[in-house]
Amino acid sequence: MQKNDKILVIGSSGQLGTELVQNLRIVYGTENVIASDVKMSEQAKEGPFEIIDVLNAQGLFEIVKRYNITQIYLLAALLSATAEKMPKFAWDLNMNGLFNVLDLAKEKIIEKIYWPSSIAVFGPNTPKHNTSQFTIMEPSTAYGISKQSGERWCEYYFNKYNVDVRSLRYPGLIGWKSAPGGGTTDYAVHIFHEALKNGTYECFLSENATLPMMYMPDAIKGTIGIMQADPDKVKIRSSYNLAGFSFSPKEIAEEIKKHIPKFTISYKEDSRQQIADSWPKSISCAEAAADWGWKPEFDLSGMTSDMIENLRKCN
Ligand code: AKB
Repeated sequence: MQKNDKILVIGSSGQLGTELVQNLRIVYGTENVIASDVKMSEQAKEGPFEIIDVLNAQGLFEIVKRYNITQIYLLAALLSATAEKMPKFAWDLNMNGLFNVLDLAKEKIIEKIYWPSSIAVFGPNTPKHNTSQFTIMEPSTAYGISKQSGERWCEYYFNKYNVDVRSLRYPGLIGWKSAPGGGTTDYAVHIFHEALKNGTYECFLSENATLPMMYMPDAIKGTIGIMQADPDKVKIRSSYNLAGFSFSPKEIAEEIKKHIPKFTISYKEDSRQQIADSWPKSISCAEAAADWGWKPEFDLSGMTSDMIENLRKCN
């Protein structure tokens, strides 16, 4: 960490942003981490906050200059389920937002970028188990197409303009501090809230829809970890596979029952099932482990205990 790091988190009020800002502030100091989103947020009470629309390049430039920003974490995006409802807006936001930030680094106005990719870069023709970093991709969702294209542009800006951009392909993220929005993996957070509140949950994916997932503390560790890694160790400049653990709705329901024995689950698939069907069931993160030392801490059982313990304390 350098003394003069000034960080801007764009899309900070979302599921990942909420927790990332808190953790970045512990590492870099509250005044050095500027949270921002398109709307005013409760985060404004906790430290510096700005309203930013990442599609407004001039507005973004002005904030970057005002705070002497050195690093941007660009989290603003439409996720898989919402992007299917408005594919062209998803393309606009997910791609042009990225270009606006990449161009700031190309012009040497900022030094470093974090941009999240996703397991959505993989598609129906991708091998489903222990999916490799380098394999058939061919995403079939609007979100996946935008993330795969974004990866290509990140690598292009690194090769062509020496832009220090770093990225991870997140699986579904599960946390108790913040709510997910618009994703296919969101059920894995909702299920805990409903289990504790009502003792039952109707799942929009089928009982055997296994997907790669990760507990939020691991996601935060990986995100800050790749950003702090020595540049020579970050050999992949498109995006790294990042694995935690995998489970199906049926398996997580069984795990929750160990803590809430009366919990019941029912299934009513909707259009998100088709998205889930197109994604891998498990991911290999061999390159992230070898290059910059990635190692997750939580498994299904550890995550479930921790989620339930913390959510019980909140209620
Ligand atoms: C989603 O479900 O869209 C996201 C993701 C896997 O990127 N959580």
